[in-house]
Amino acid sequence: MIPTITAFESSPDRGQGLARDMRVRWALEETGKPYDVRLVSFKAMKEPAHRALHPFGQIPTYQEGGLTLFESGAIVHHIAQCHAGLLPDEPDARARAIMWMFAALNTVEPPILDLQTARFAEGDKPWTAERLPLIKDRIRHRLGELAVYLGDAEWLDGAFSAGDLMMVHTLQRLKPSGILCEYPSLSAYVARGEARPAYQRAFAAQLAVFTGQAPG
Ligand code: GTB
Repeated sequence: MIPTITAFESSPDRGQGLARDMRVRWALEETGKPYDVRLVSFKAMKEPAHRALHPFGQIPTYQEGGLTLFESGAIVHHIAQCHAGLLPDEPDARARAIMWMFAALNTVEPPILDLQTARFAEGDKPWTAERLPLIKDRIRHRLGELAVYLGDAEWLDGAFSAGDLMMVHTLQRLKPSGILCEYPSLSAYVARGEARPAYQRAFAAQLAVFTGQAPG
């Protein structure tokens, strides 16, 4: 059964791959699983038909047979559990790879999201100028810790895993801010993720939605 995922009909990042369907596309490409994409407008996302799939009216969703999932982390975890290529077989290593998925989503991503919110949703508020440096410091604190942990390793825990996939995509969101460049080892880590053929295929597919041209 070929799963169907949802993505933005009109990509607000103009095809930079920052929206969270990219994580799901990348996971499916890493596991070699074909998939269909249904594009959803901002209006349709808030309508009952889409909310039946996603109670918060967002993308991505994942449908396969009788299963419907939302939350990119849950979707990537499901794909990784069902197909080889994203989680090690050895139980302890598998648990650690899943731990890194949670670390990306629960520990590294929140201050990064705070930065987006402060800039784009609260940019006109009087407190934003004072708040931004605090948020950036929190991000730098986390990135510093992550860089120390990563050291000169290629990936977070041995071979590339779903933990790296989630972490790389989370860190990518920082690129426009310039903060990622302050951590050369993390920039190189993100570049290694982006160099993976599965990432390249996923990126081309989501870019094609924006350009209107089939991936080359
Ligand atoms: N926790 C959920 C998950 O991980 O799946 C969060 C899902 C989510 O935030 N979805 C966003 C969405 O549907 C798209 S990814 N937003 C529409 C809405 O809430 O009405 C977030 C996103 C959006 C845009 C960019 N961008 O343009 O750079 C990057 C990321």
